[in-house]
Amino acid sequence: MIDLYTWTTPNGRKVSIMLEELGVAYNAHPIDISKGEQFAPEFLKIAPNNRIPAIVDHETGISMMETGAIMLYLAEKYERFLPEGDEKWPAIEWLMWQMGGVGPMFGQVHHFVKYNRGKSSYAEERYSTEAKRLYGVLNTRLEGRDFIAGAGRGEYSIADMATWPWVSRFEWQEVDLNDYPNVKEWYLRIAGRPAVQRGYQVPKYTTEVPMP
Ligand SMILES: N[C@@H](CCC(=O)N[C@@H](CS)C(=O)NCC(=O)O)C(=O)O
Repeated sequence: MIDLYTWTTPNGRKVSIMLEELGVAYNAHPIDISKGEQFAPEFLKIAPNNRIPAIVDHETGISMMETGAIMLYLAEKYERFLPEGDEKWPAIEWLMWQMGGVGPMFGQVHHFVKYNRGKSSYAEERYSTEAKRLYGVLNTRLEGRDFIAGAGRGEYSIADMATWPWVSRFEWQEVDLNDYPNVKEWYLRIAGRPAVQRGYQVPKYTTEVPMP
């Protein structure tokens, strides 16, 4: 059994979507970051960076923070969603692109554009421009492909599962997915998966999966 400590955010949903896709038994424990629950001493023992999500895998005794590490751990443990052979490293490369680029930059757009509009036009412009550049990079990567990594037209992998929940906040980012047609098709392809629909609502329902 896996314990997942999480909240209704893109980083949290990456892991709940993956656990739903794997079909493994897990318990979701809400850590309401709007109430500061991520700073509770008990949570700190599992997640020393005070951020969700984190997991405890009682089968192996491993506890882990950081979604990139968690997704690689689960992919290796269950031997799924990480392409093999020559395709493995490009999948990890795009996972790291999400971790180092999409997550931090889109997160800044949410902070400045969605929640603090008018406080810093410089930051709004800087992070919105960078987010749109990243959308352009993803759109180019998806030209002729169904998924971010994998041979041929690609295969659904942790690179997609890591990136999709951030793109699902396109309205917060004031991004029109019609400007990125390959991203839009990819987004809809993944949004239709039952495991994604379920994982999106962990640890509780907020809204339906946004549809462009
Ligand atoms: N790099 C971390 C980022 C985790 C992260 O930023 N989580 C946010 C929610 S999406 C959080 O816990 N924020 C709480 C806070 O800022 O205090 C990961 O991928 O797990």
